[in-house]
Amino acid sequence: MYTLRADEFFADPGFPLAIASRDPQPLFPIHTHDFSELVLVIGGTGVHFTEEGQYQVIPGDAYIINGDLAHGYKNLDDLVLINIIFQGAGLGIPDRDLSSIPGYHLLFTIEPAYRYRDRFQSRLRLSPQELDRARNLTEAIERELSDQNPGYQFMARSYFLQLIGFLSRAFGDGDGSGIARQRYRLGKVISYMEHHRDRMIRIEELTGISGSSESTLLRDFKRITGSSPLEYHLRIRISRACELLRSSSFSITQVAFETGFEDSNYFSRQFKRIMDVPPREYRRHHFGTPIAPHSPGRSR
Ligand code: RM4
Ligand code: NI
Repeated sequence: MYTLRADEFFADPGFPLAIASRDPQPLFPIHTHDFSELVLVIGGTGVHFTEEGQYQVIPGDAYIINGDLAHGYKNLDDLVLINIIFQGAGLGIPDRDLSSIPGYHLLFTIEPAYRYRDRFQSRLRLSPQELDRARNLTEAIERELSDQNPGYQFMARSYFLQLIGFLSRAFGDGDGSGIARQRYRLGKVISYMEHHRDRMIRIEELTGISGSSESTLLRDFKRITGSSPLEYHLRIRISRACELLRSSSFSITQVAFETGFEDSNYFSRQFKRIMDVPPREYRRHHFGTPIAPHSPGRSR
C-alpha cells in the first residue's frame, strides 16, 4: 500500500489546499494520505472500498477521508468526483463557531467513525441543488488556485471555509430517520458541550439531547473522541482556559471560575494533567501568542 504525499499536491507547502477533479475517476488502488480529503460525488457510480468495507457511492454523496484511512475505487461506471485536498489546521479549522453546528461533527468525526458500522446508513448526501452550490464553491477555489492573483490564498481559503460551513449546515437539519437521526443527535451533544465552556455539565443534560442511555452515550463517545463525554467536555473547558491564560489578565482563580471550576486547586490539577504544565507556567510561555484553532484533542 502506498501513501499520497501533501507535497505532490500543494503548490505552496505553507498553504495546504488543492482540488483534484476526477472526471472520470480511474480505477484507483488502496492508498492512504498525509492530508485529508473531502470528496463530492458529482456523477456516475462506483464502489468505494476502505480497509473497513466497501459500498456503492452515488451523486450527492459527500464524505471526509481522514488521512490514515486506507481507501480506493473499483467497479466504476463513469464515476465523477471532486477531491478537496487539505490540512485543516493550516486553514483555520477546527473553529469554535463552526463547532456549534452539529453537522460539522457529523461530517468530520461522527459519520467517518460510524460509516461501516452503520452499514452506510448514516452517510451524508446533498440534494441536487446543494450539490450545485458546493460545486460552485469548489470551482471558485480552483480558479483562485490556478490564477494565483494577489490575495489568492486568502480568497481560496475563504471559499473553502464557506464550503465547510455550507456542508455542515446542509447536514444539520436532523430530519433523517432511524440511525441517521441518532447520529445527528450525537452531533448536537458535541455542539452543546462546545457551547457550555463556562460550567460543568451533568450527564443527564447530555442523555436528554442524545435520547440514549448513559452507557450508549459513553460507548458512542469513546468511539468518536476516544474519551468519555465528561472527560471530553473537561478538555473543552481546559482549552478555553488556555485561551484566557494567553489573552487575558484574569488571575488563575478567575480563569478557573470562568471555565466552571469552583476550586482553583482542582482546576490546576486538571490543567496540569491535560496540558502537562501548571496554568501559571503555561501563561508564562504563551502569554500574548495567538490562539491555536480550537481542538479539545484526543486522549487515546
Ligand atoms: C485519486 C483518488 C484518490 C485521491 C487522489 C488525489 O484519483 O480519487 O482517492 O486521494 O486521486
Ligand atoms: Ni484518496
